[in-house]
Amino acid sequence: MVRTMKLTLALGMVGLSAMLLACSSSDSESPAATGTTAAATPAAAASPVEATLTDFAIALSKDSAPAGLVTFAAKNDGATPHELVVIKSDLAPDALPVADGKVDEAAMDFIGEIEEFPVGESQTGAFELDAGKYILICNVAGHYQLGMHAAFTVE
Ligand SMILES: [Cu+2]
Repeated sequence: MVRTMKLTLALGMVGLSAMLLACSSSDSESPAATGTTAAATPAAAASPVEATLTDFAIALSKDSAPAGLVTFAAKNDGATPHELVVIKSDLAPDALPVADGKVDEAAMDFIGEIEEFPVGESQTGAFELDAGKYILICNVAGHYQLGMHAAFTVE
């Protein structure tokens, strides 16, 4: 009885060793390709761009950032719910196509958004941005035409 258990244990350990060997050998077959990610680290550590939303304007704490992960900290200082939509465009901030009171996001290079949020609250959104020209808007119906847009450049 005891002998059988020892044998089982020994076989079990051999099996475990074989599995460990198999694991470590397969690991060495997939070299970590991380050579190009180092440049993203400084951008990720950059302080957020503060976007103050009011009725009806968007004020940014800075109007540019280095390419990479850009964080927007939006605060609703207005009297109605607002949102912050990130669009990549070379157009003037007030020249986007509008249909039914809203900018036609489907026709634009839509990057992402902080969805509509209540008065007095803050929301943060981080977006991976390539170099280029961007426009930040609030696309609650009517708000864009009333002036809720701001130009933003990624270098
Ligand atoms: Cu708005």
